[in-house]
Amino acid sequence: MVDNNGVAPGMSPVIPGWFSEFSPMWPGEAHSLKVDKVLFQGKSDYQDVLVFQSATYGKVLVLDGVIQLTERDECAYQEMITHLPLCSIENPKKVLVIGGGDGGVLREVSCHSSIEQIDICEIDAMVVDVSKRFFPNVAVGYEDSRVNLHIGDGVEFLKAVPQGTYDAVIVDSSDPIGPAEELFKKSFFELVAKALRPGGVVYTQAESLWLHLNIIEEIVSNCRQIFKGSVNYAWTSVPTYPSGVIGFMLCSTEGPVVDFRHPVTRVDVIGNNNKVKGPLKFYNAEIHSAAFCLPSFAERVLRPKLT
Ligand code: SPD
Repeated sequence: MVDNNGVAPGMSPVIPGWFSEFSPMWPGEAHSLKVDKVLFQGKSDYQDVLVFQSATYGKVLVLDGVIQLTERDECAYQEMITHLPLCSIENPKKVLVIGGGDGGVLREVSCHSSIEQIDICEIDAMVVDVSKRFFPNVAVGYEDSRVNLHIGDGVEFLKAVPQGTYDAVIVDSSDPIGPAEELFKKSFFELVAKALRPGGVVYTQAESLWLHLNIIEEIVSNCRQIFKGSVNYAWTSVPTYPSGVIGFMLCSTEGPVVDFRHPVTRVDVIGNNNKVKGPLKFYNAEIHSAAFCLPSFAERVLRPKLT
């Protein structure tokens, strides 16, 4: 946690009444939101948890001083991290979510009618509780009867998973400083690969092209060694994440070929008929393919390593 000069955790020491997001992961910048009201402040066994009502982005969930979601733009992240992988394979049945305790990814997974089992392993029960209390439209994902919630460590959970169990694993983590650090390591990806069926897919939060190209390069290199199917990178716009964008690492195991760029399922149609949520707000088949286009500076570094 950043030393906040005696100001309440997460509140800006620079602009009174504002939240500012300081982190060594984005040195020299701190995106700020005007705070109308602090709704919750707590300390779990793992991290500081803050919820505030912002002036322009609705309610905001913050872990260890870093924005995890806002009511206004959470749709972009949750829809893209879920539908990019699930629309890339036909009839996914078993899905594992690591992290994602707010329930937003569950809400999106539930849009896929082929799914029979949705397991989620979240380390921090306080994140689940706070989301159910303050973000009912996000935590609604827990109301799906196919969801099985496990509170615990994602690495330990994966060690116990029988080989080839899942069609898809979605890793909705915070940044690699704090409780999520293990979820960016090569040893973690090895466990994920073992848990996937042949031609199964993993999709993991993989930071910002503007800020973390070196971290992304390392993740790509690790994944190339482990995943013998496809290895690709996509990104999307999320205004309240550092630099306004966030990316995702997509990999498939050896087996039926997965072409991540071209969706084989149209969830935007399924989503319209789903009782958990209304029509999708962000994802569509066109934005799916566009998400794989890289700016030239990143194309030069990453493309030779992608498959
Ligand atoms: N820099 C913040 C990245 C946060 C990614 N996880 C968000 C969780 C939303 N379900």
